[in-house]
Amino acid sequence: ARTIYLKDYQAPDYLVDHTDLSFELDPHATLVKSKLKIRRNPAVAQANETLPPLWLDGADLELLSVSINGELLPAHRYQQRAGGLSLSTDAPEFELEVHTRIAPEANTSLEGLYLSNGMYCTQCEAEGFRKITFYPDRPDVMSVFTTTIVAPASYPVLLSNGNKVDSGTTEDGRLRVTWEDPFAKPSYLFALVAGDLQHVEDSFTTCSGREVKLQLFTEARNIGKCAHAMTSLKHSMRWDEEVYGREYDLDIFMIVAVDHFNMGAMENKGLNIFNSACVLASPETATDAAFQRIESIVAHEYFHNWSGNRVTCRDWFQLSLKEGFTVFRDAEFSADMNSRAVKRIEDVTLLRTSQFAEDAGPMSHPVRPDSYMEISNFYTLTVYEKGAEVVRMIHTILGPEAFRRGSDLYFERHDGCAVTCEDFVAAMEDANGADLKQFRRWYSQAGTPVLDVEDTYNEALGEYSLTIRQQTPETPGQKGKLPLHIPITVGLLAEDGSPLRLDDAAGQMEVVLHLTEASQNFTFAGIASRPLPSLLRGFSAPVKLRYDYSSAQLQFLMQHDTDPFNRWDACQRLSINSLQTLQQQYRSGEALQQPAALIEGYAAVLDDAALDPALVAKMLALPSAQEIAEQGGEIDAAAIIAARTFARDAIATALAERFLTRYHALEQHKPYSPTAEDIAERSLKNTCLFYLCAAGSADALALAKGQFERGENMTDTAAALAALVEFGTETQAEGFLQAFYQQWQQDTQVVETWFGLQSGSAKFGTLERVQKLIAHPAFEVKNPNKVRAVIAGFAMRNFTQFHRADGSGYTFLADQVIALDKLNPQIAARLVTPLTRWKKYRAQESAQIHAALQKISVSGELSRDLYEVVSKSLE
Ligand code: HT7
Ligand code: ZN
Repeated sequence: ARTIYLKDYQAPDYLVDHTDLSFELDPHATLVKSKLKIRRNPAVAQANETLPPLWLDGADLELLSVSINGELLPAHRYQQRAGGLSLSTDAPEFELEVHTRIAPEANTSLEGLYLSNGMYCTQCEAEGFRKITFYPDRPDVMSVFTTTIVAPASYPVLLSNGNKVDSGTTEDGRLRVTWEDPFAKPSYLFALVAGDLQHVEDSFTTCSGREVKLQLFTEARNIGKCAHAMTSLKHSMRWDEEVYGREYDLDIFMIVAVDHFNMGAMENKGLNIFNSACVLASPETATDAAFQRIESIVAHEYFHNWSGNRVTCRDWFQLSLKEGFTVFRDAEFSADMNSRAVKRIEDVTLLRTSQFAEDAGPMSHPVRPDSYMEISNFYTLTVYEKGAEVVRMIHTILGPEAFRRGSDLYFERHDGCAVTCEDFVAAMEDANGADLKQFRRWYSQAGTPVLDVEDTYNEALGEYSLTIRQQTPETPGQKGKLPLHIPITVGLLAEDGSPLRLDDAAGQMEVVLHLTEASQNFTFAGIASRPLPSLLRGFSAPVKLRYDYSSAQLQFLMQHDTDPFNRWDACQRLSINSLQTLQQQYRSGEALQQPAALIEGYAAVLDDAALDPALVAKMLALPSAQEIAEQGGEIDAAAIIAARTFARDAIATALAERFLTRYHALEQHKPYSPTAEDIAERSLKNTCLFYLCAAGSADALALAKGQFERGENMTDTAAALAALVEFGTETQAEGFLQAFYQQWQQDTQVVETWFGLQSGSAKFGTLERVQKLIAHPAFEVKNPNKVRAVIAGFAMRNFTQFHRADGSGYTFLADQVIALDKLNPQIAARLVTPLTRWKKYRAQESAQIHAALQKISVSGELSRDLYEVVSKSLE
């Protein structure tokens, strides 16, 4: 497969001023007619030049005809090649008409135009539009689109971008609708939907007083699950006006829920398409986590209207320009709507668990990659989450007001343009006279920096000093890393736990240190006694920070730090230290010892009535096996599992009384509501229930059974079922699972939850069971949500069973990936991730995982998506 390099970027030879599309929908033979107003790009044209050929991307298309200015083009004027169409032209400006035929029914890749439960829908980002018609399918070609859809009367809802400008019936009785989108956009933002859909409607008055119609479309059976997404949309619209001064620009904003979707959602102009699981919710069917995910994804896609659509990317290497910025925007929105600390903890957990692993693996790449084979493989945690951290660091370095000045300038300067990450940073600098020269390295340098911190205290001078060293490990293709500009937010605690005033920062309680050198010293004056440092508050930079805290110091921070994120982080460090000690004991064959410091720390957290219950729940959650594995050194799956299970059971037994008291105190006797306070209470209550059941008493299982049978809301029901599956007998667990399925088998989203509960269970989700689930009538290999629930649930969220000693988990995954690649390459390439980290494991597992990868590699012709991941992993 060909590698594409950022350094080879060239501006387009031709521009498309207007795109007029017409679709005659048919599952096997949809006719697509495209009329393009094309002109030579003046930015690259030379005087008296010979016109270069026009290149149009195209994939899986049946070409019917090509005409220029109304005349059929003779065959010698164009050539169909792998990947597109090249045609010669004798004028710098002309109208091109191309007719093609496509088969949506046969499209299982879910890119381009496809069918989901009989509904037509599109997914064009990044390069799906070329599966619809021949086109310069690149984001720097922006065009005004008009779209006419013709379909049988059984598809009464026909949608596309922009405003509906015409509708009627054809002579043969089919429906016809025309949409016009006044905003020039790249082809990746094009969308079409056709189906027998219902909708809910609302409206929003913008800050300048314009009325916007809001519509959410879904199949009739789901119409009762739209309210939360609609509320989230209105909150997002208001927030973007208040926080960024961004007003919505069309008169209508539509969302459509689709069951078959490769990712969470897509921000097509005026017509967002959502994975049903990321938009539909009711208290009976969706968990708190789902409610919160919906709120954040609705916001994310809406925010793209400015950060992505009005200002878009010049090329796909700039993907983080829109994704990193928009993730930062949606994270701040969620923080404002809910608990800021909890949102930050969740994001940092994802980053540390999965993005750090990506950054240390064979697919490691910078936030702005410099090469790719298949762009779909670069919709990664690095581009999204680390990209958001990079934007957050700019926010921290400049401060909120200066950041807003920078974003205002960015939107104003580049409205209607396709730009680069460099343009974003330049706007931040120019609006504030700031210097982010060194900071730019965050965009080009891959790998997670490691900071080593040491401190000294000089009692005679009253000075406290921190020495901070940074180094970034080598990553594939990148040696000799340069020092980065790293903002490190720091506070100091006095012996009594009170925060110290820091002289340097005009009496502030915390300060941002700017680490720019490989090693740097920072001194605080006027410190009366040796303080305890609270470092990297709020996770002010995406780094690994090492400082040799004792258990007592960590417990002290857990109780006294004024930064709630760092209170949690201290607890994490204490847990990790205890789990590492237990792993060592396991490996050396010793009896495992009670993790006394951890139990003591957890007891204090449970006893602290003033702490937000959501924060308590986060503090009491042991780091996942995956997170423990990411701590460095060779991964020993058996030792991790043994240590974690032992710690969990020891905590459960030692603190059983406290868990029980807290469980009862948190029982809610009110109707379900997804507010931050209620979610917080449920999360702690269900954490208590989980530990109570882990301790194994019949009373605890009876509590879980009661909670399950009351079925007050899906959060409590699913939590109780998870505890029963994990800790009940096999027969009991089977009975509860069956009862649950009987009740919910008609509900797609709940069935996905049901699959996930089993495949992710350390006890129940064995390979044999997962194989049975794949044969279950509700499983659908062509539906990514089902694949994610069952296969990814097992391979990515069931460390215990996936890493079982005989290596059968790895072979199973390899076989699934091989089969899926024939249907949906994007999903296959994502699913293979757990096999890419083989070098990090102990010799035996490493060899088994490597063999599974090899099996895929020699299985036949792989898609470009899967080939890129597998070949880079085997290097
Ligand atoms: N911008 C959207 C990306 C997306 C996507 C990319 C590749 C394949 C399928 C896809 N569906 C959506 C989603 C977002 O970040 O908002
Ligand atoms: Zn996005």
